[in-house]
Amino acid sequence: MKAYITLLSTLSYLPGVIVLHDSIKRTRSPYPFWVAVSSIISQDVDDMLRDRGMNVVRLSMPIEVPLAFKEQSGHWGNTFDKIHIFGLTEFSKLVYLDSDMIVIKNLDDLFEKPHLSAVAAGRLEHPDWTRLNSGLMVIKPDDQLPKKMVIALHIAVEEVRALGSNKIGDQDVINAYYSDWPERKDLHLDDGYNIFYSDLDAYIDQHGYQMLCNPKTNLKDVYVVHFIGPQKPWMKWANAKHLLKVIKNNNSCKWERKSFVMYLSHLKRLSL
Ligand SMILES: [Mn+2]
Repeated sequence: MKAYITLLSTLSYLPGVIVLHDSIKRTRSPYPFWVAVSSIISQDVDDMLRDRGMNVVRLSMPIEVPLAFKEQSGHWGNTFDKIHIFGLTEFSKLVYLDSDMIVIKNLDDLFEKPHLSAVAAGRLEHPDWTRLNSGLMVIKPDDQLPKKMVIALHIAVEEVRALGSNKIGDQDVINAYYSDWPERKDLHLDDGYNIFYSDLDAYIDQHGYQMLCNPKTNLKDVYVVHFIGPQKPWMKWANAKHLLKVIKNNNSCKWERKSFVMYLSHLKRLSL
């Protein structure tokens, strides 16, 4: 079975899961939408997800992370369960999306792409950002993969420590395991599949991208907007904080603001 999948590892991201599911449904995709739920989340959440038309797969026990890292990893500290998704062999192919993403345009073509197709997100603005962003990935599950990737966790920990940091996330583990990814051009998806909302203005004004509301054939499409950072649009005061940021930037982030407002209108329509 081929399916879209996201991860719910902390209850505070539930509104994001609901908006993501709704946004994919609106692209009229025939593929089902699954939520991989971390073992720490209570069972009654499953019924709520099913009532909203989502399918649920429960993940096994969380992956052990060195305590010193876990305590200091902030909003990245809960994301190691993503590694389990690589082992879900009940699926033949998965298109994984983070629950802080919104889909603008149909992504079904991604099911034809090879394992670990992804975007070096932000690359057009930061040419030295060559690593895979784990927010959107094409995955061909293999039951041996999580075990092998856990070994890479230790490599990732060493790499992060060498850089003098204590912040480690699933993305470091995936990049440590697939260390040749930056050279694997065949796995690099178009940048439109994972655009940080904070990069939208640069991508649209300088790098030839467009949002669907303004279709022009010579421009590339924004498929997925990624709301990175600790402040998510569904969180308390998010709108006020975002407005402040826009004012500080002298209104130079028109598309960023538009995407944020669009997200808020989805939350409202879905009564979240
Ligand atoms: Mn994310």
